[in-house]
Amino acid sequence: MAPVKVFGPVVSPNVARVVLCLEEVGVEYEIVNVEFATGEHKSPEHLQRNPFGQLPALQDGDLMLFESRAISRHVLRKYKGSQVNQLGESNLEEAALVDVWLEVEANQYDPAIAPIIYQQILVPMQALGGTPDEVAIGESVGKPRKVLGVYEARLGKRRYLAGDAISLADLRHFPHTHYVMGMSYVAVFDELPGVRAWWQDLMAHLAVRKVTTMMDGCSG
Ligand code: GS8
Repeated sequence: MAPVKVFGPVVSPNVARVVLCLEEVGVEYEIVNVEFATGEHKSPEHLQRNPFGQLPALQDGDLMLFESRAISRHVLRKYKGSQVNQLGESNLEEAALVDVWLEVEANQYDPAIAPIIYQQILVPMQALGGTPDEVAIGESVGKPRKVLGVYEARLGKRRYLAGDAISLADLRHFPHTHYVMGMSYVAVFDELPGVRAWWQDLMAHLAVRKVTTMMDGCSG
């Protein structure tokens, strides 16, 4: 069977989210680079994969998928054997809590953090090599603090977001958090011992360590 293909550079957080899940389940896959710098993500060829001209896309046999969060679910559902599936597999309450924190990631965490990542990491990579918009960054920095206060209340009481075992809800947070940890905004995290302990546990996870190396070693 042809290996799974991921389209996009791992430096992109949404691409890294998918690669992390592939690493987690241990499936063979190939990364096909799609160049941001030349606008290849808007090419007719890539629009066939993702009609919104965004990264990532994933090809799994005859199936072509886009939207990193949907892809991450697909990968964990189809390729079993991952420790992160443990929560929610046989317990409806745990499954519901995983779903809650998946929604929180998509609807609270991502909108609070993504604008900063976009300006700092992605804008310099765009076709013309843009300059980060400091006004946009300034408007964004208060948001993570508010959202992370809720995380601190949660993670002060349990090791992972949905319970005492790691789940997809935790993995989904990895790419953006990894980038923020390398920026000056990391000070926000320093004030939150529960969140910091959670992040250290995540960083000890094998697949997370591997994708961290891939993101840091990728020039985009
Ligand atoms: C967002 C994809 C996205 O914005 C997902 O897959 O989760 N909800 C989607 N991708 C960015 C790359 S940054 O990781 C992208 O392709 N941006 C270029 C553009 O929007 O034109």
